[in-house]
Amino acid sequence: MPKFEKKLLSGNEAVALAAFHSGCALGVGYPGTPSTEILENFSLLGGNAEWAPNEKVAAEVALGAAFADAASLATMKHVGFNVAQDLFFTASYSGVQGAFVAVVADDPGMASSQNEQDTRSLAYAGGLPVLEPSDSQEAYDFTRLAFRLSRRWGIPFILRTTTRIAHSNTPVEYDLDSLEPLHSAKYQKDISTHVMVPGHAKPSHLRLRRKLAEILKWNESDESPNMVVEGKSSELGIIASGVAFQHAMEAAPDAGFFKVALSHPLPVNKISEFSKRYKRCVVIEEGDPYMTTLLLAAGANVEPRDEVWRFGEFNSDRAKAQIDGATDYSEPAVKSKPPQLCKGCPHVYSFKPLVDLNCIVSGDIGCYTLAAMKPVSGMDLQICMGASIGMGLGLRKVLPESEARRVVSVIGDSTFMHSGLTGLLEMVYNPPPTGHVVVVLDNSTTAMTGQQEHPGTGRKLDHSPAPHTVSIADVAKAIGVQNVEFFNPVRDAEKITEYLREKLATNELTLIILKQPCLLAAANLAKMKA
Ligand SMILES: Cc1ncc(C[n+]2csc(CCOP(=O)(O)OP(=O)(O)O)c2C)c(N)n1
Ligand code: SF4
Repeated sequence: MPKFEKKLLSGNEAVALAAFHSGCALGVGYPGTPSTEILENFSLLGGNAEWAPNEKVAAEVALGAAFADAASLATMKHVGFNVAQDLFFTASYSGVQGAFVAVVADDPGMASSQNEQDTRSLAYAGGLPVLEPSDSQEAYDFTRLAFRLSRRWGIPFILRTTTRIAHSNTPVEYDLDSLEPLHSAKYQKDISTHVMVPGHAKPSHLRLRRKLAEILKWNESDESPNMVVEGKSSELGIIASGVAFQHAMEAAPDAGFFKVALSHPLPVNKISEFSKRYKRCVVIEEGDPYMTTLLLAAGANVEPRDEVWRFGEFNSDRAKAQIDGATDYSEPAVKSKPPQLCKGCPHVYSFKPLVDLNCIVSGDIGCYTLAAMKPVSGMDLQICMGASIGMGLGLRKVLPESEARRVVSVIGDSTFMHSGLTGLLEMVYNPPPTGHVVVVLDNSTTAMTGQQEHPGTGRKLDHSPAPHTVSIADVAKAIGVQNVEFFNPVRDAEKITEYLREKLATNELTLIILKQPCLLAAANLAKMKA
């Protein structure tokens, strides 16, 4: 008799539980809304979980574990997937001996991101299979399935979630008798699949395409987790995946549905057959017209999608509007207060000297990005994590001297660990004629995503002591930055202004660390110590 247990879980909690139940030996990631809670929950369940310095390193560590026959998990948000692409595009060639599941959380509507890209389009380009859950039950079931399929075909699997799936609580039922133990890891040397030189990569690429063809055959078969619900009439068929399926069901409950679970490789033949049974078929999907484009190319009876549906999160009103053929949909205005830095946040103090000195601030991503807005108005540029140093150097190299001397790069401590180091290397390797000034806002945490640890905090994911605390100052000195100085942004305003004024007038390379803990992290830490 199966032993079932039922819980109300968010999608992120369900993924963590499923990974734990799949015998996952190692979970590695870098924080990023809406994916962050997966590893935190995996750790609370007793799983072996780590924050890596960035998503590429996380994926590398997880891939290494999967090369040793273990089951491993990597977690990240959609833009983190970009950072890790170099690994993923070739890990699909090499394949894995064990199982490797990467959970990539998309943020349609950009609730907490700088863009709204669609992981399915990238996974398609990289030859990586994608499963798309539509609620927490499927987040659990598809994570377990992803581990099984990854081991069966020896290929990394992507679980694409979106904000509503990651953060909404829905019931999850699971069979306690189906839990898998940890596989004992072992390494078997095989350079033809593990060393991707051209001579090995060419046959590996062929092997990848064969695997994808086999997975497609499986996805076209009745074994696949795709679901068909016949409509009350043959008027309207809907093809949908992920949370868009739930919205479409609410918008048109009488329609026929093809619910796609494994969206790459897409079962175009099966969907085409389904589409022929309906007078008209609409594809409801959050993000890119990924399925729409593939289905239209295959000659399926589906309607082209208007560009308006590319933007923002779906809901049942939007799904209804798309089904009704609208092309000018705009969300009803919701009155909300724009996000602001906490009262007393050290970042507010950090920007004052930069504003007073009329600096051109090449900024980065973190809580401090809010300082670009009023009332602080202290940042001029922000594109992606780690870009502040490189962009500042670019400005310095082309602007007339009087303007170049105003340029300062500002970066948070977690972002520095993530991808600031390479910018600093560029600074010492190719310094601008006027030198440069980098300011690190060290609040001893990754505040933006909920106070996670990083290599510079001295604590690991579960907040236990780390074996080593990386010092940004020591790193900067070791690679050749001439001036490295610490200040407290709250107490040392005048000293900071004077020091900045002096260094902006020289042609030297300077790193200033403004160190003061984030108010919330300090409070949490005090609670943990109590
Ligand atoms: C590639 C990528 N990964 C993750 C994120 C999510 N994210 C945005 S800023 C940030 C780190 C913020 O920490 P820090 O630089 O220390 O600044 P703080 O928020 O503490 O002020 C993270 C994880 C992102 N935007 N891009
Ligand atoms: S969470 Fe911390 S870093 Fe972010 S605004 Fe609040 S005090 Fe500042």
